[in-house]
This record gives sequence, structure tokens and C-alpha cells, in this order.
Amino acid sequence: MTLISPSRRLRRTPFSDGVEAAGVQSYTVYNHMLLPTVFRSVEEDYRHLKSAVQVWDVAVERQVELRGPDAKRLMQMLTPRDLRGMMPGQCYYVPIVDETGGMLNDPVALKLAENRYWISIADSDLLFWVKGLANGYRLDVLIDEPDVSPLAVQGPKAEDLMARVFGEAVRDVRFFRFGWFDFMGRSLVVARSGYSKQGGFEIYVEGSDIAMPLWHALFEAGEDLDVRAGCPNAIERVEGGLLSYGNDMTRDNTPHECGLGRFCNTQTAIGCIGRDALLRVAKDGPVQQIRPIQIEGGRVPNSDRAWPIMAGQQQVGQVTSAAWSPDFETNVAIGMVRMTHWDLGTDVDVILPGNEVRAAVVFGVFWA
Ligand code: THG
Repeated sequence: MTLISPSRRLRRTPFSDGVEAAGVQSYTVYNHMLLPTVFRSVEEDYRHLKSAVQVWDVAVERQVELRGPDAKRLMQMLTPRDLRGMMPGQCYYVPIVDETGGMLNDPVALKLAENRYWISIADSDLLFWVKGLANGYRLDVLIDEPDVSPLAVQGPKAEDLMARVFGEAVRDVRFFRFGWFDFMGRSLVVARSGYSKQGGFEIYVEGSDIAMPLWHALFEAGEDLDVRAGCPNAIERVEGGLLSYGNDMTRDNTPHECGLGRFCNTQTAIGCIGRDALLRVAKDGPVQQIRPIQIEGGRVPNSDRAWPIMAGQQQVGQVTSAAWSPDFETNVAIGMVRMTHWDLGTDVDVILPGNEVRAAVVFGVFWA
């Protein structure tokens, strides 16, 4: 096995000691930081995530903080989602686009106060775009990456575990809302959110010094719940239709192509960069779109490239993520498909590595 060379550029997280002690088997790199991908095996982790509770080091979900009189204006410049109704205590999933309407990131934004936001980013250097805009437009706003590291608690028993550590009131936090909860005398943002469909919370751990104490507190409190270290699961997230920036979409895609049109209010998102470009695609509709795909036959291999989707000799799309699903007993996949072939039930072929051709169908069951 080849190992990744440690260096200062490849950042550890405040939870890395705990992750290593828990027996992490492999990592990926995300926002220049280590993100665990496997503990026991992807399938065993999947089973456990769907039946118990896991603690995830998702410190890679870095925060871009906007603070100051122009924070609100800048936040609306970044996204075609209308933020006028956003209240402190709310999380919004917000497509971030460039001047052509191309996706730059798909973060969760948190409104901490009228003039203060956190943008909890996916894997791209969004900080530079935000700083560039603030400077170019001479905005009165401070932008930086604070010492905040999210820790996710995910799975059907997540609420019970959280209540033991943060108190019963945590049960009242609604989906995509957050409250402030005490740990070791510090007030932390705790949101009901996370990169799984199994339910759970994300704790925005502010101050690296309390990261390992919180990690240990969760494992001690959850011993009888079979709490384990986990991570975003490659099978569960495809089943759930959770998109991965850099995999399922890039700067070459509009939010509409990504099925994120429901998070765009391009008519009313006044001030959004890329608004004119998006008004055009919103009017005509996209010519390709993300779809769930079922790939027949046995287990597909892991992949580091897109697989062509074919209709005869013609390419009509590409598979961008795929995994064998034990629960669906088939390969579940996410792909970008041209409009001529995106209808539910359309039969296509997928070319796997080694030129193996597999039957596949545009599917409609993994997610709504
Ligand atoms: N949580 C936080 N930060 C993140 C992620 C996260 N940053 C990186 C990455 N994940 C960003 N991408 C996503 C993708 C999907 C969702 C959240 C972040 C998500 N989607 C739900 C869905 O599609 O069902 C709900 C969206 C909604 O209804 O508003 O949760 O996970 N902090």
C-alpha cells in the first residue's frame, strides 16, 4: 500500500488523534485536510450508520466567516437563493455560482446574527472568491477561516446520544436550524444537519482545545448505544442523493443541471453574481441533469474518473459516483444525463474501466 506523505499543507484536524485511535483505514483529502473514508469497511460502516450512531470528524467542512455591515449584501452576491427570509438560527443549503452561473461550491450557510454568517464549505477554495469580491466591491466586511471544526453525530440513535451530552433541549432543534449549547463552559453551535439521510446533528466546535474532550465525552456517553467513529459513507450518500462537489458537479455545471434549481430564486435574488446567466438557463431549462442510475450486474469497482453513459454509439452522459448497495441489492449511482435519455426507466449502457459495458437504467427510487 502506498501512503500519503504528511506535510503542513495537508492539514490534520483537531480530532485526528481520536480518528487514528479508532482505527481509521483510509483518508481522502478535502479542503487541504484529512477526511476519513473507511473505518471497518465501507459496507460495515454503512450497516452501522443505518442502525446505531456514529461520530464523524468533518472538520474539513471549513467555515468561511463573513462579519460586518456588508456581510448580508455579500452573502446575497454569492448565491441565487433568496436570503431575505433567512433568520438567525437557520441553515440554508446554498448553491454558490460564478459570473457564468457555474457552480463554485454547494455549502450550508448559517446565519449567526444580522451581520454575521458562516459558510460551511464543500471541497473548493471558496475563501479566495469571497475575499476577491469583498475587495473588488470595496465592502465593509471581514472574511476569514475561524478555528471552527464541525463534528457530526449521525444515525438513528444520534438524538439520544446528543441529549446525554448537551441536555434534553437538543431534541427540540429542528432540521436545518441550530441553537447554542454549552460544553465545558463554552457555547457551541449545534445544528440538526449532516451529510447522511439517517438523521443527526453537527456540532461546530469552536476552539481546537475542546475538540478531543468533546470526542471523548461522546464516546463515554454512548458506550451502550454502540457509538463508533464513522465518516460520510460512499454507499449511503449515493442512496440518499447527496451530491459531492468535484465529483457530481464542477464549475462546468449550473445549479439547474445539478437538480439544485429548487434552491435558486433567480428572479428575486437581487445582487447575485451570475444572475443574468442563470435567468437564461432557468427560462429554457437545462439540457442535461443529475439523475439516479442503477447499474446492473455485480459490484462495480471504485473509480477515480467519470464513466461514459452510452445509447448505442452515442454518449448521452456520465456516471460520476457509484457504489454497491447491500439494501437495494444493486449498484446505485449518480450521473449527469442528457435530456434525450433522462426519463425514468430509460435503458442505457455504462462503460466501466477496462471497457466493460454494463446495462443501466435511469432510476427513480434511491431519492425523491
Ligand atoms: N454539513 C455542513 N457542511 C458541509 C456539508 C454538510 N459542507 C460540505 C458539504 N456537506 C456541502 N454539501 C452538502 C450537500 C447536501 C447537504 C448539505 C451539504 C444536505 N442536503 C439535504 C438534502 O439534499 O436532502 C437537505 C437540503 C435542504 O433541504 O435544505 O444536507 O453536510 N455543515
